[in-house]
Amino acid sequence: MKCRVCDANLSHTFLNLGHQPPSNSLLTREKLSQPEVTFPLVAMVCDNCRLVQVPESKSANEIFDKEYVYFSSGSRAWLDHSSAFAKMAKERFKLNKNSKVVEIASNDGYLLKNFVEMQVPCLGIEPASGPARTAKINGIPTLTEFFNSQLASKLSIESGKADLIIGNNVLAHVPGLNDFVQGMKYLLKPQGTITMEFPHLCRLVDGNQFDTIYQEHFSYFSLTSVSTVFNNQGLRIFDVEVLPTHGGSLRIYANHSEDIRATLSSVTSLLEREATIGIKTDAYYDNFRVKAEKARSEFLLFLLSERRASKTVVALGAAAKGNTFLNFCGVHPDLVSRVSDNTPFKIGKFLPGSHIPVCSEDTVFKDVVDYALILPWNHRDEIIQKFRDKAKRHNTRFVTAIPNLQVYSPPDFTPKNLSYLVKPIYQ
Ligand code: DWN
Ligand code: ZN
Repeated sequence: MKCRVCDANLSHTFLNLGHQPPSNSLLTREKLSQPEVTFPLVAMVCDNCRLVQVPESKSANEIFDKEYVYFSSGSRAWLDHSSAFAKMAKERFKLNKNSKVVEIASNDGYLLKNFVEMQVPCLGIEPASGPARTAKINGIPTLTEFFNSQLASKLSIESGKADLIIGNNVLAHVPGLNDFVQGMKYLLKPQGTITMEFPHLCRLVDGNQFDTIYQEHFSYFSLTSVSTVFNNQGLRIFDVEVLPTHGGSLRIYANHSEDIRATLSSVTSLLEREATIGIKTDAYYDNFRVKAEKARSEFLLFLLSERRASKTVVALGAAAKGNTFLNFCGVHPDLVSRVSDNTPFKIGKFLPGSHIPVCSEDTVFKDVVDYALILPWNHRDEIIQKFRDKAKRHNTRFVTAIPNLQVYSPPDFTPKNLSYLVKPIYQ
């Protein structure tokens, strides 16, 4: 396999999660009796440009198709985060009715609806027809296409370049990374700005967030590696913010290399911090598997010991990351009986690999529930807040398994470490 940025040979394994089905490919009941395709899920690190990356086993066209089930509006916290960004961006970049904002991977219009309300002309580009349809119904101008340099050139000629190009949680989903970034170079006005948000590799490593490694996340960025991608295309990152979203993300601000805006100390100091922790050394990538295996052991010991005690475990949030985790652990409905989700498309389907049934949020507590496992740990507080009254009535304890096993017991649901289960193994 070759590095998708610098074409160097890839030989350094960051984490091998075995063969897994695509994390967002939920199954209908009919498909349960048919063969299920799995792909090797192996994250490699380039010893040249330090990009952590997963091979394109399933093409982006096959992933982001009409069955793609992720709707960004499923989280209140994410909607609030997005509207705060839109207001900040309008102020900082002095956007008005003569400006043009383009969002790549605009999903169901969760963010652009703010620019429509502020009367700033905007355009969404979203390849998955489900979310794109929802956006159009909500009055957000949307192209149901993949973004690339060809589309960028066409848009530049037909409808003009952009003052602001936004891309949140998309850069990691693009196999053709160089062409994608080149497209933004084409589409950006001379004094325009690009802002992109994506999970920060350093948080993935520190927070043991190995479950965020799955087929639709082709790349995992440090500021060091993403700077190389942008610099190679004549763009420069001039500002960066560290965000709490999705377990810890970066928001980068980029412009044309020749733009007069200076590179701020936010960029230079984060690059220095990454160099200090060894982002350019092999050792930084070598011990991650041990942490992933520890989380798996803790979780399986917990499940088996509670099953032996005839306790019941359900899950909350049929997140893509949850499927990576459940399949890495080899969990099936005998250990986790069902999972709730607030995405209509997911209810009534079954998780890929584990075949755990997805139910609605108002039926997940239909009978005795001793433990409720929160799979999207990045939405932990929002989910505990939503279910705390039911959990109190049922004397249910919440559980999260990443970065390690934590239990949250009524009445106050403060987190406590459950690692006592695995002491004998790790003493
Ligand atoms: O990069 C991606 C991230 C941003 O979102 C995409 N590849 C796909 C997706 O990954 P994910 O599915 O792991 O994302 P979330 O946002 O961590 O998953 C949330 C899931 O949990 C959704 O299916 C909705 C569900 N949910 C719920 O059922 N009740 C979420 C909340 C907050 C809730 O209250
Ligand atoms: Zn490389």
